[in-house]
Amino acid sequence: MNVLLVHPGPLMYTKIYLRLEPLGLELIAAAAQALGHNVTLIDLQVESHADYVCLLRERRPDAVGFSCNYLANVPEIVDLAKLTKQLLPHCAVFVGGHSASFIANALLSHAEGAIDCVLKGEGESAVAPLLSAIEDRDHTLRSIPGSVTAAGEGPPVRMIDSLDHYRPARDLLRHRRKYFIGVLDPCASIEFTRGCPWDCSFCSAWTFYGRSYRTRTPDAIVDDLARIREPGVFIVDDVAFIQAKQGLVIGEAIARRGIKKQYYLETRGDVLLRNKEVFRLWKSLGLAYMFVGIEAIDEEGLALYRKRITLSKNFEALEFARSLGITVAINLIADPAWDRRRFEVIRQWCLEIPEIVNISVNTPYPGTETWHTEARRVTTRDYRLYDIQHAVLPTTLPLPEFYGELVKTQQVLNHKHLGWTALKSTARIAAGHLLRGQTNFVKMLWKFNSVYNPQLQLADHARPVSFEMPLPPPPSSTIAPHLLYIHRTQGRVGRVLDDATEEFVETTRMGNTM
Ligand code: B12
Ligand code: SF4
Repeated sequence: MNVLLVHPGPLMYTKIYLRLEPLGLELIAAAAQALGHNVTLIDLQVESHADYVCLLRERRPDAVGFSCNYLANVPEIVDLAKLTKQLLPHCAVFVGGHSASFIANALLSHAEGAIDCVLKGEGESAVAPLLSAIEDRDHTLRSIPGSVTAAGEGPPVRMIDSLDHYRPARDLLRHRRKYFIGVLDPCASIEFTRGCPWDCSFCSAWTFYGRSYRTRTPDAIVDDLARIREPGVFIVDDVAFIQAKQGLVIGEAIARRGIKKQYYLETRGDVLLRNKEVFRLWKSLGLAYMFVGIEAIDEEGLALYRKRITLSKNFEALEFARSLGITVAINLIADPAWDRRRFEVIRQWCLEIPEIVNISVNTPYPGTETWHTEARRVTTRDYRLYDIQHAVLPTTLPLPEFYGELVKTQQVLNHKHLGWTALKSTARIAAGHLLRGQTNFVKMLWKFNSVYNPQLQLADHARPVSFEMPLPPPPSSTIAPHLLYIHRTQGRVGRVLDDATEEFVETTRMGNTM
């Protein structure tokens, strides 16, 4: 069969800071290819809707699969699904990914028949039976694990047995040089592990994977890495190097194979402190950038988000990262309740530290605990505003002032890092990129004001809304476990943690009703 896989268009971040390859779709493509299907992949972050229509006309796919990791892409995906059915009425349309998994029924209802099936959870294992059913013209599609169709839901989602089965079909992308993060231009992505054993209230990593934590084997990782042509590599793990042993074994294998890359990864402060030797080794291998989710600069905020780390540990971790000479970016979550004074305190604090600071807005996302506790307060259900750059909860400041303060804070931070002094230090890097024909990083340097602008942010709230997100069921005093988990949790067995990590992680086991 001819299968077309589609990553939706760019989001606010992607316009400036980074643009990454659709790794999840590349894995699904590999699973479909293994069954003998002829797969094409289009990434609308770097190609247009007109290109998509051309592909539909040229390839006439039997099935089209959309990746929906982000809520902000929902209206685009629904529109494209409808367009696809208009042009090719017999083509099966399916959708998967993080957000799709948490709002499957809403997607079906917005699409009014244009989406045949939403596949919840990991796509690698479900895509094979789905494509076979489409090939056999079995329109029920309901027997497939994790499927949600107009006729009802299939059996519970299944996690794949091994993360080593498939290597991403990276060669299917037509514009690989378009992917970058900051100065890592061009940059590929790679996955070492999947899932997260922590349970922060604003995050869905742990609900999506049932709080499991699985690792690829070092051999599979190093083989995959050795095939990557890009000099930069983004390690997509939610929390990198939770297990010291895995980090050391992979690192040593990379050193033995003589692989030279520059790496970006994301981790937690406590992991950084616990596994110092791993990060030292990786610094020597080319670890250049690190993102640490600090989220709050007060104990109250950390407790609210259930980060399970103290402020002093986070500061100690930043100190350690600085000592390694790694460029560190941190994230802070701006609460819609912040007033002018609070924004000012944050700006001052950020100016005092050398790290790059990213500010996101506290946003209840379906699939998170916060969605169940906060969703009733949302001021909009327009999917496009759920990108953690817009306020979807009531703000203490009038909305225009909130955006004014938010963008002012982001501008101060941006200026700190991309101002003339900082530019001097990046000039050599920028010139090197230009000589190699890589323009992503250089373009990024000038785009900030055209993307982050309080008037534009505000105007986004006034757009006509075609599709509205449904609210969760009425709240109860405690959150029923089945509202949070989409994958069956396997307790300690599934978490594959080392002893040190266990101390930090609550050991409660919640059931799963699916
Ligand atoms: C890289 C990344 C980004 C990149 C985008 C990269 C890109 N081009 O897609 C950037 C930095 C821009 C980004 C931004 C955001 N991200 Co992000 N991001 C990630 C990250 C770290 C890696 C994605 C990845 O490649 N994973 C590895 C691949 C193999 O997995 P995958 O893409 O999920 O694909 C699997 C399944 O989802 C499924 N699947 C995916 N597509 C499809 C399609 C079909 C047809 C099927 C059947 C299945 C299927 O099968 C795949 C294989 O198992 C993930 C965390 C993670 N470790 O996954 C978060 C994650 C996806 N992001 C998340 C969030 C919340 C965001 C933000 C809202 C805020 C934030 N935390 O940064 C913004 C959104 C921006 C916006 N404007 O809306 C959440 C998603 C939550 C949700 N939807 O419920 C995640 C899970 C992080 C988290 N811990 O909460 N992100
Ligand atoms: S540690 Fe990170 S990935 Fe894990 S639950 Fe918390 S925010 Fe999500």
